[in-house]
Amino acid sequence: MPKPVQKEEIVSLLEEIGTLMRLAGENDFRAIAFDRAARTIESLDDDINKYIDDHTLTDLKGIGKSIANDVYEYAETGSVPVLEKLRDQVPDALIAWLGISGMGPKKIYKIHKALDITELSELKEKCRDGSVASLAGMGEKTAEKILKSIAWMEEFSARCHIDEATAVAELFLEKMKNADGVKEISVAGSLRRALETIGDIDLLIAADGKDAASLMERFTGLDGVMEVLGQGETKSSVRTDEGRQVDLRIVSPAHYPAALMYFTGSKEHNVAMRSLARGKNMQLNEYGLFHQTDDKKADFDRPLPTQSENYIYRHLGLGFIPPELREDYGEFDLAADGKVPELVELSDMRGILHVHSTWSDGKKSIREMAEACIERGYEYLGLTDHSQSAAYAGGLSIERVKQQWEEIDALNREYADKGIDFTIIKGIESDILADGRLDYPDDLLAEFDLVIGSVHSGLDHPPEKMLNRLMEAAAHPQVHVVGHPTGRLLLRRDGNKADLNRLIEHASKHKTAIEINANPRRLDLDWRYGRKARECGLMSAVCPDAHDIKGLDHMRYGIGIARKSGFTAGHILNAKTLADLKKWLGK
Ligand code: DGT
Ligand code: CA
Ligand code: CA
Ligand code: ZN
Repeated sequence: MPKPVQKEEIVSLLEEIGTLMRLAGENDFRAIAFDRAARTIESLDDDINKYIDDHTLTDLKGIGKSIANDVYEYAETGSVPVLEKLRDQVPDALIAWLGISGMGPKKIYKIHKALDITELSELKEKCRDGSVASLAGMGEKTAEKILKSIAWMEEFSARCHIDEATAVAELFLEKMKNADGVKEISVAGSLRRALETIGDIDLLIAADGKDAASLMERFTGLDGVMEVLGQGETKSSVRTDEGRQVDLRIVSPAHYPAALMYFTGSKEHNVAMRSLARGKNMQLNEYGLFHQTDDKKADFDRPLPTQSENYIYRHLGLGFIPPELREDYGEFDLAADGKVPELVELSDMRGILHVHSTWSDGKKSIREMAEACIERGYEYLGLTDHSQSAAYAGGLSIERVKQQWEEIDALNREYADKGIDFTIIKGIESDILADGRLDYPDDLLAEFDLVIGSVHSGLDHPPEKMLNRLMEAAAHPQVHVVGHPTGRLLLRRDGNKADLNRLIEHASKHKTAIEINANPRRLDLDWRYGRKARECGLMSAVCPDAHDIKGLDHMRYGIGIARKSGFTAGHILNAKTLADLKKWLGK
């Protein structure tokens, strides 16, 4: 019996075969057949598994016997020989050319074949020396455009950090929200879901049809738009000066809630939602939620009321699912019977933990960091400069630790005298050494009110050794929090491969928290461990790891990850009042 497949899975399978065929220079005829089959299946309204089980795919227009057999084979075995063969045949370097905007597989094959090159560097060279321009149907202009696109591709990786995407989105929102005809406007896509990295930025506007064209004009003409990638009545895409892609869609006000849900995604969440709807004899699409016709299509004459996303969830028997949870990663269990937990919000946070000052590698004094926390409405600051072995970061000798405590005591006295309700907590970010020991004698560690244990050296230790170091630290009686557990740097360096499920179990047992480092370059712990953490009763702390004032404002990204983890305020240490936090830190 074949395993059930998702429609989207088959569509991308067929698309990949078509693309690779063109890159392999095969008869375009065959590639077109795969494209056509992909389109047919994409627009299929009923369950594709039915056709697979009954071997009736050829009943569908545009699907021939050989492609049908490929799909059956895929459902049966999880792979297709024709695809495997193509993947072997087409060099990876050539596939990378697909990332050059404006380069389709046919053009790629043509250049690759005519000039006998596969590397990107060769392509650049041949664009510069006129070889590409001299090919039939290419010319100087094409060569220049390819060079420009390669430069973009190289300068801006396909994805970006969430702070960069947020800045771009806020700028566009600001410039569009007051435009004539805008009834509603929102960020959608991965940014609304607070995913750790962002591909392109999606914006959605509700407006009447008569205003759409002028709004699109305004959007593509905004300052900061470097190139218009496409402009239409309902959808336009631009590239910004910084190389980010922004998509804008305009829908009618009546369709807005369903469109917002659709374009927020994730794709996987949408797939699951649509199948839930079908299970209740309804059809969900980007226009709304509809009763079904007899042949199981959306009956556009019989819409269900969908004034907001909330209505759609309610019609399907679910509680509202916050965008951050929409990853098909367990949210449907949480939302069944309407019992979605109240996720933590930035406004729940009472204090800031994990901050560096000029005592180690921070840019600002303790006083400056404290004042910035006060301004932002926080009640306490857990100051955690680096420990002694972190020489690269100005780690504190035991002597310097004691001097720092004097400064903290003096500042706390000053706040008390002035009647300012604010406390600086004496903390340290202590390096976890290669053998899992910490970086100060236990009796000194015991004098800190807050100890974060972090790995900053030996990052390349094998997973088992790394896990042992982290577990040793988590079990240490003086350690309150394990900092950035994987050490990953998003889009730059993978984290260690230690088994975090075991660390989470271990830390929970020892009542040690694991940080969600809110720095947009880290966002570590990863939200995908949220369910495990909740099951184990793990405490977390959302920490900016701030080295300057701006760093404090990274809290919002950490909160996004905490929400994606399914955490409530009760899961987060620094949502506690100072008194409760002190109790907890006292263990
Ligand atoms: P990104 O841009 O890679 O960070 O991720 P997203 O999730 O923003 O993806 P994007 O920009 O391609 O599309 C935005 C949303 O639109 C996506 O989350 C779900 C929806 N969407 C786009 N294409 C499809 C599709 O083919 N099928 C379904 N079900 N939804 C789609
Ligand atoms: Ca997107
Ligand atoms: Ca998009
Ligand atoms: Zn730090």
